[in-house]
Amino acid sequence: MRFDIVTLFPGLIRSGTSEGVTGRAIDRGLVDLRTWDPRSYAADKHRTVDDRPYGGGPGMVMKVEPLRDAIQAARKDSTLPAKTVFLSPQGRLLNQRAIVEFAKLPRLILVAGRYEGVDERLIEAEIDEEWSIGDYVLSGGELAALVMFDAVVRLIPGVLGHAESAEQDSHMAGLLDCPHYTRPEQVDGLEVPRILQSGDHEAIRLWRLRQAIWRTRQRRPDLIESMALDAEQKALLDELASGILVDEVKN
Ligand code: 4FD
Repeated sequence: MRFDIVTLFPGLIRSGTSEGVTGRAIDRGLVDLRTWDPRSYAADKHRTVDDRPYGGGPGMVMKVEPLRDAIQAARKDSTLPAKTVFLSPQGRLLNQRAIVEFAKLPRLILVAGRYEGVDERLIEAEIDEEWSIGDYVLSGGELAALVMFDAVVRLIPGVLGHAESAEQDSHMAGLLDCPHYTRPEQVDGLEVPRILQSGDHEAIRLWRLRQAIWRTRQRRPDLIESMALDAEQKALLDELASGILVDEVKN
């Protein structure tokens, strides 16, 4: 999959992608990442990319022309059809379902803005979709672009190793994860749940699913409401209502 990121801070994108899972994916050629700096497309001698807002007020706005030319140069650099995405707090809220759809595309152009925002005419002319990584404001779109890049790249076939595997068991999809433990068996007086040491794989599977469902109910009831639960998940959720307390799950 090919990514183009349009940014005034290409170094931030490089440093945010060159290590770990994403760095390995790039090194192995599973992902092609290029950055495009609007400042390189600024025509004046000061290479101006921002200007004062019409109507007055504080802060600066990114100008159309350098950003437009950077996006168009990126688009023309490959014949792969691209979706062009702008990251901003005004966008649709990103979730794993959207990430899965992005991962099916051959190419994404991500546009990271700085200052108070970009001239709306740039968005109308060049942007296909506007997305947000969450309801908070960042100093620039780069961190949002990195979040989206990371989340998409780990779904590309071959990127994750067997042990890491992108899709947990499908029966856990859409739920919060279950708790994890590793050695030692006891630390600071705290033990590993006995079931995980039992070797009973079916009992362990059921325990993990129950943990995932109960935690999701407790911490993110909104996720449960909007989920289509299968019969097994429904049964485990009903255990909660019925007051059966499996002691490891009470917290
Ligand atoms: N929540 C997000 C994205 C970008 C950003 C910017 C308009 C500010 C948060 C356009 C205003 C871009 C997000 C840069 N902050 N800051 O996804």
